[in-house]
Amino acid sequence: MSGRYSLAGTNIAVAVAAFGVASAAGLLQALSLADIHFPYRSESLYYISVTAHGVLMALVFTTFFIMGLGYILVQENLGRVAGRGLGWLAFWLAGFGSVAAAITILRGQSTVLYTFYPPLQAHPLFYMGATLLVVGSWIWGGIVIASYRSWRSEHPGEPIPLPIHGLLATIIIWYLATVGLAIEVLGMLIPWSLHWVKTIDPLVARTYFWWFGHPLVYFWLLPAYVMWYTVLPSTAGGKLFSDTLGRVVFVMFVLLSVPVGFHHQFADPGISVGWKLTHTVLTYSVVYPSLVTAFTIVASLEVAGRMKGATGLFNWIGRLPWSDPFFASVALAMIAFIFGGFGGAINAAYAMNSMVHNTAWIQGHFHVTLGTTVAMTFMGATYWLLPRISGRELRFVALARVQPYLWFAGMVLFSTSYHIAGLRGLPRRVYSASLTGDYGARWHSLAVIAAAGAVVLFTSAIFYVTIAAATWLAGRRIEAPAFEFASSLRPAVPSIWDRFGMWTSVAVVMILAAYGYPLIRLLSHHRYGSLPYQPF
Ligand code: HAS
Ligand code: CU
Repeated sequence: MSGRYSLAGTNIAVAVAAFGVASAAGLLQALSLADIHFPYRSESLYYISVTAHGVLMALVFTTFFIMGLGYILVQENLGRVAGRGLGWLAFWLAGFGSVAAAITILRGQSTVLYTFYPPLQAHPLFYMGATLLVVGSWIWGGIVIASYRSWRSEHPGEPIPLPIHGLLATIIIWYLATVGLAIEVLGMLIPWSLHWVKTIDPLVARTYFWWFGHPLVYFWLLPAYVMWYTVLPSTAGGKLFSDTLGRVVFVMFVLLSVPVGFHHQFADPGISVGWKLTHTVLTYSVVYPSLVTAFTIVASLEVAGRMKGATGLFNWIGRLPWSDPFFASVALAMIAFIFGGFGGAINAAYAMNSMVHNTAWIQGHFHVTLGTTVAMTFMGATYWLLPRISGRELRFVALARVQPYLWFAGMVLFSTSYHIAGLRGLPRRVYSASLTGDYGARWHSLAVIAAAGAVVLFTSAIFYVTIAAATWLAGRRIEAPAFEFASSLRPAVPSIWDRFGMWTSVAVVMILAAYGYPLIRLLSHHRYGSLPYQPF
């Protein structure tokens, strides 16, 4: 790996490793839920595994991948990474924190699931490790912003390159979101886990958590959108349909990602129904930029098909490069998002949420969104960027061609079954679906189909990790292909959509409006705390 990319590459290597370990945990859980016996199957192993899987996939894999990708985008679009040394500090902090947290999970001392709701209590090193991971990502964000500033001083008046526009939006959302997390973890969870205070207030903690937890999903999604807007069109052989729409979308996410967290707390008491409705309306607003994305990217793909000579209504679809691993991953990721978005809109409806909340439907939902839309985009992006940063040819290209389809097929089995099982009342995060009586029978067969899906997913995951590792270590040396970003049908012009300072101020006001009053009210009541609880 050339020196210029070693920081990015090392971050991505950690992401791939975390993904591999987490995939194995995922398989264990699906087998367990379907009552398929394997050595050491037990309740405690199940919950350790759910925690490890959630933390490693949702927090470690994503964050390291996004950091690695961010360095590449900055290098390629701005021609610099300001403060590379600090980037290594960020890497070691985040890496050390992740390992510390993972050890306490695997030792069974932090069986708190990736949402770490109190009064479930983890080992203090779990919270401190998670904090270090976030501190590392803050430093990374600072490096990206510093690189942008340095570029800006040499290029006054130019529009921000679109990949950097999306990346800056991601980082702003991340800073705004992690304020909530920092208050919860530093102000509540760490002092409580160190026994400096005896009790904790679960409702207040959950409220801070979801201030962070919903924008977290856009911290994952926006880097995927950056790939869709700025790489996919050129891989498909076409052009981006509209650069301006891309900018509008990223700005809308800055404005609307955070003030929606109550859609995770519809069932929580103590938050008035009017505030829940406000967050619902804002949730439906944040669906809009994804609908615009659906339009813009599909239009770009149509442009690509037509540039290759398609003239019919739909035959442009067949002209797209379906055997290119990057293209196939992203296109399937998009198709999955039709269902992920539809499910999200159901979740966000106050009344329908009560049908699906805390059921297996939710794990169905986030495996099509995070587990497919985002994960497949990142896997495809790995195939795209590895040869470019390592100067090595992709190994096992045939495997890389089938891997995305395998993932998609596995997820169809897995996620569809859990969606249906959820509607039949199967709770989420249970060790076994064949609980007593009639209900067990209604759930068991679906859990078995999901387990079959998990086997397919695990196979696909092994392919992905093998291809990445083999390319890195033993790929044939080639001249590294250039990074190419899509040009748009009409070139970008300087516009109000590049004024992130202003948009961030508006976002801050919206967050204060959406969370200020409900939090003040919650905190002004007499609060009864809860003692810690450790199930195993
Ligand atoms: Fe969600 C719960 C609502 C998006 C992740 N969500 C979760 C949880 C996770 C998660 C992890 O309102 C569980 C949290 C927990 O552990 O408790 N979600 C939404 C809404 C959206 C949404 C409204 N979620 C995501 C994304 C995620 C994610 C993205 C991860 C990356 N979600 C909820 C709610 C809950 C929830 C409630 C709480 C439920 C409960 O009760 O606990 C929206 O952002 C979705 C907008 C998306 C669209 C789709 C646009 C489609 C596109 C593709 C077009 C492709 C085409 C085909 C046309 C409107 C862009 C292309 C054709 C070719 C030929 C290629
Ligand atoms: Cu949400």
